[in-house]
Amino acid sequence: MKIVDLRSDTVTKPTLEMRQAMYQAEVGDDVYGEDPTVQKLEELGAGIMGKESALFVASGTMGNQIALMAHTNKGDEVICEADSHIFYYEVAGIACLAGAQARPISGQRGILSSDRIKHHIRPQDVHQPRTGLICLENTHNRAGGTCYSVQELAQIKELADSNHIPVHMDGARIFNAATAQNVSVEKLAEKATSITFCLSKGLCAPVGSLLTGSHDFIQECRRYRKMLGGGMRQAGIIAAAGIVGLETMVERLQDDHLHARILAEALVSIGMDIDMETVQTNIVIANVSSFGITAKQAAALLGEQGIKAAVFGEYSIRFVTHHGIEKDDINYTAGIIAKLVKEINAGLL
Ligand code: TLP
Repeated sequence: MKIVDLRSDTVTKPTLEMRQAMYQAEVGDDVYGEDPTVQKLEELGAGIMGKESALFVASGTMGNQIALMAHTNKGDEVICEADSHIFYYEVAGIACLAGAQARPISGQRGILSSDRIKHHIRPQDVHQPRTGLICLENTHNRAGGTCYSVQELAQIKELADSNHIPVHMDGARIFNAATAQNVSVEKLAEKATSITFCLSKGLCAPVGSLLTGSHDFIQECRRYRKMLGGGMRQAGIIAAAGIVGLETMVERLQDDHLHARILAEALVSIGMDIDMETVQTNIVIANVSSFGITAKQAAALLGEQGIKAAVFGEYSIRFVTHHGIEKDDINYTAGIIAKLVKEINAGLL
């Protein structure tokens, strides 16, 4: 049976060029600062983001958590979006690792405005925690891949600066945000004090993320990475694939965006409930409640037909387009879903 795996862009496999680069990578002990390939990746990543330094970490989660630990003090409050990965999916790391308290606030399709944030910054008061950090997710995963514009980020930065609060951007899919808006990632990253981005999603590397920021900040983060057991020794083997990802896999993200739009439009035309405003990048979130089934049931029905989608809520399923998914796969998927919808409507399922 043909399988179309649309659960996540994390399922992408390293390209042939990546595998060759991994095989040939020059390596050393990175904890001694002696892995030339890791160093090359960190310099490349920092340069692309327009930051002084970068740190290669095992995952996006590790990058975010290290940033939280380095930016905040125990008992601080962290402003984040209510559906953000940092709050929703990182196993309460804010509390457990950083010893900070989350202040989740809902954004508009995942996007927080400076106005919305302003009302949640704590005043100086002996009873209240200090607002230690503002976290933004760009693109916003659970909102369906929505993007912060440069202008929205500039307003938030102005607010944050005037309150002396750093901004951390979870830019797991920052290259998607930049591609969709036709701006440089540097322009988006400029408005954040630190930014994490993933090599192992749309860029297809097998493992790894980069955390970038000022030289001093990254020095501090290096210590926290060691604390978490993230000193990875001959990590050049995996860093090599990340370099290829940054150098060769960014431009093609526009194909993923086009495929997501084609899929979303096809699904809407057969009666699926999708907020098309959110279909800005490579993510499509559909609500299946109008078919009288849950997301779990929908995913199971799709799975039986070889279409893999992620359960994203009681009635929400997520499709993510990525390298390896071609237009034919999208048309095939839409065809299968149309057939299932027909059967459901006819009371056959
Ligand atoms: N997201 C994964 C799942 O954890 C949901 C996915 O399949 O989308 N920030 C954002 C915005 C993310 O979407 C993810 C991964 C991460 C951070 C964490 O990255 P990893 O998986 O490398 O720890």
